[in-house]
Amino acid sequence: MRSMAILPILIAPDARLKTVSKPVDTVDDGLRALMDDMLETMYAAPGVGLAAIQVNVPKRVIVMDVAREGEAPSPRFFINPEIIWQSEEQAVFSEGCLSFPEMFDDVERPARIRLRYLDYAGKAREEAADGLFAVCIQHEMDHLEGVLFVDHLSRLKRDAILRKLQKARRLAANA
Ligand code: GNR
Ligand code: NI
Repeated sequence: MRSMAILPILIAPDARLKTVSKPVDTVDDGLRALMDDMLETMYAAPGVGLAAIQVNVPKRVIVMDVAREGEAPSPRFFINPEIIWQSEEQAVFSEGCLSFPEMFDDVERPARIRLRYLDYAGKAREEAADGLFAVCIQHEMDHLEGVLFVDHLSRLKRDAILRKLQKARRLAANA
């Protein structure tokens, strides 16, 4: 097997994170190599999900593993995902993002969804999601539209997070 690679993750504020990603037209070995690298990058971070645009690839591709600690790893791949149903019921979750290291805030989203996507083999699938899986897939699908979790917050909270991030970056640069 080809060796995998950990890719650099774009950190906000980076204009590339606002890109609307393009649909994939062929699920081939090149795409699978990208997904393998994304999975390794996500596990190394560590994170529970990663959208391709976070590693500067504007394709509609997501990797995810929402298995809890102590459970067997459960890597998942979503290509060209679409939400085909969402509950009226909303749920609030304290979200983070690998592109906003160590920043968290509450985001409200539909509690349950149904989605359609292509899997690692390029096969069309439909699936229901709730709990952390529903939170994460909606967070990742936002990335495909160039939308970040802070875009769901008030301007006051968004600006506070961006200021904290700039301060952390400044401290790291002067260390
Ligand atoms: O690792 C991640 N954790 C997380 C926690 C709560 C809600 C969403 C997420 S996704 C995030 C990884 C990431 O930035 N994916 O885009
Ligand atoms: Ni994110």
